[in-house]
Amino acid sequence: MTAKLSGKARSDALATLEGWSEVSGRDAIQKSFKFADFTQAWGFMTRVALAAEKADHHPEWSNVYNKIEIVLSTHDAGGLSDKDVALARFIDGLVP
Ligand code: H2B
Repeated sequence: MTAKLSGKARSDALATLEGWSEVSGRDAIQKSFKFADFTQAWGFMTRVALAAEKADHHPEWSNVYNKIEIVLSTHDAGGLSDKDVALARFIDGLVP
């Protein structure tokens, strides 16, 4: 079972992320992405999906043409964990 982040460990971890904000009403983070077109957006989603499957840790997301909304939370932990922070870092590493 993955441990939920709390206290200083949680705030320190969130401080290392850029552009991610806390979701109101639940223990999760979110970020919006915009690409030139659908092909670019789908390519990004494919890279995230393959990494997520490998890590067995998956995003909640939606896509409308070139826009993607991503929410990260660890369902097994009932909130934010280091797995979400790691996935957020990986995702950020894919975009310029
Ligand atoms: N993804 C996320 N975001 N949270 C989880 O708790 C989670 C997951 N659990 N992907 C995994 C899959 C679990 O359901 C499987 C059985 O390992």
